[in-house]
Amino acid sequence: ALPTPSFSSVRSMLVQNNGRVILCETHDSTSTEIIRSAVTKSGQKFNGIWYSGLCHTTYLGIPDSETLSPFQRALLLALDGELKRRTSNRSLCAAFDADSGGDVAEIPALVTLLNLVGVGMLVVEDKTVSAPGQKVNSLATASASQAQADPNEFAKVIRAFKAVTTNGGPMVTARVESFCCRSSKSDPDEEKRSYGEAHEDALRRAKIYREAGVDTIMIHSKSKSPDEVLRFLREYREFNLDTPLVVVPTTYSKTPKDVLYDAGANVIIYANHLMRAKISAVSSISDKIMSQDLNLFYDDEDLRTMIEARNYGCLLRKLRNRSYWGEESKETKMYR
Ligand code: SPV
Ligand code: MG
Repeated sequence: ALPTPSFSSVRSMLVQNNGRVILCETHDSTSTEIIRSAVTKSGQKFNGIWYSGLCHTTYLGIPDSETLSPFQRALLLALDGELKRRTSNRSLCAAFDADSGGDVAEIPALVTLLNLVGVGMLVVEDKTVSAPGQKVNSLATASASQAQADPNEFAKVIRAFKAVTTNGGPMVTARVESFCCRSSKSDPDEEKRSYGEAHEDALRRAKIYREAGVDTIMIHSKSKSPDEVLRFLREYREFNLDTPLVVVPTTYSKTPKDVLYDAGANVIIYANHLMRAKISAVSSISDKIMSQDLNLFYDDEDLRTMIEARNYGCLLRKLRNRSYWGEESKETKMYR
């Protein structure tokens, strides 16, 4: 049976949090529940999760190239038992990476599944994918391989999504890829011109997508500097105060979130950090085992907790209390 929705809407999260929402990538139930229970000492919490295409496909062991359509990935999520396992009542919202949107004929089924899961935002990027398996990740260094869609054709995709989403359903986000698809030039003058063109193109597209009825706009970038994103946010805000704006500080992750919010961002997505943490932690531990560096896990309290925990929520709470905060936080005490 399909699970009942487990998430709050992104709309209500935006209202509750004065238009400032922060999401973190998840790729399995443990990550989702760690995000749910993550509270900093200052009391700050994630508002929700990002179902990243890159991390979902990495988890499945396939490339991030739309070999599986967005509909097929949503189906895997809907059938995944993780959605039923909650360690606390703290609400999260969820955003789904719908890649290029997939086959237009599958859009009604995709939206139906996302509704069932409780996803509050779906993000569609304005790239064309000539055949399954041909999508290129936005952060790939070879920009030439990234084909940006004709904006008016993409507006039709947005309308197809909007035609099947209701007010209570997921917000539709158009992801503007002008900066990612721009090829880098060796000549500095040409480089400047190319940047200027991408900036104008991004603003023009954002207006077209807004007119097509999109709920929110994501501006993506693979620059190490936040400058092009910040300039876009400020200039877009000059003519439109209402559209929530979404950013993904992966390459420019040294930028503090308040700098992005102050420039006009509303939703900040940390899109791949838990999968990257897992890869480095697992590599390091497995290397240590093989090199017989055996001062690992000398203290077996984590192991005892795993074995003796009566349920999944109890396990995560115990691990969190012990490993991360030293002392138990008020929040976890409440759910004990
Ligand atoms: C993802 O997380 O799959 C994204 C963001 O689409 S990026 O990888 O930066 O393209
Ligand atoms: Mg993606």
